[in-house]
Amino acid sequence: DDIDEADTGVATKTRAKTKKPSNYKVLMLNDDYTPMEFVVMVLQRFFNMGIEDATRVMLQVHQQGVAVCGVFTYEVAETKVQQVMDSARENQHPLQCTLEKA
Ligand code: TYC
Repeated sequence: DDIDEADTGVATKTRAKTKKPSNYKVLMLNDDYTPMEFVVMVLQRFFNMGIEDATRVMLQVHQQGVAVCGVFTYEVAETKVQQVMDSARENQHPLQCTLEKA
């Protein structure tokens, strides 16, 4: 990282242009048919929430239409969305989950 410039003899600090990975919000969307208990179970299972946080987030989705389940790197966010969508499809619920740049 330290570069001692031959020209001036002054040591200047540079930094490699590594970019921090962007964060992505995982959003849960409301619908009229998915049982509340299923959404709570999904939030506990895939977002490591306790029953209280899971219930709070589920009710926020139910009342406001959408809520943030968590913020992750792109790869982790994509995996969570896929896990939720797979679980919803397996159980024949229309639950939708998506990601959005934070
Ligand atoms: N609105 C659903 C119901 O009344 C419950 C629900 C909550 C569905 C959150 C989806 O992401 C959701 N059964």
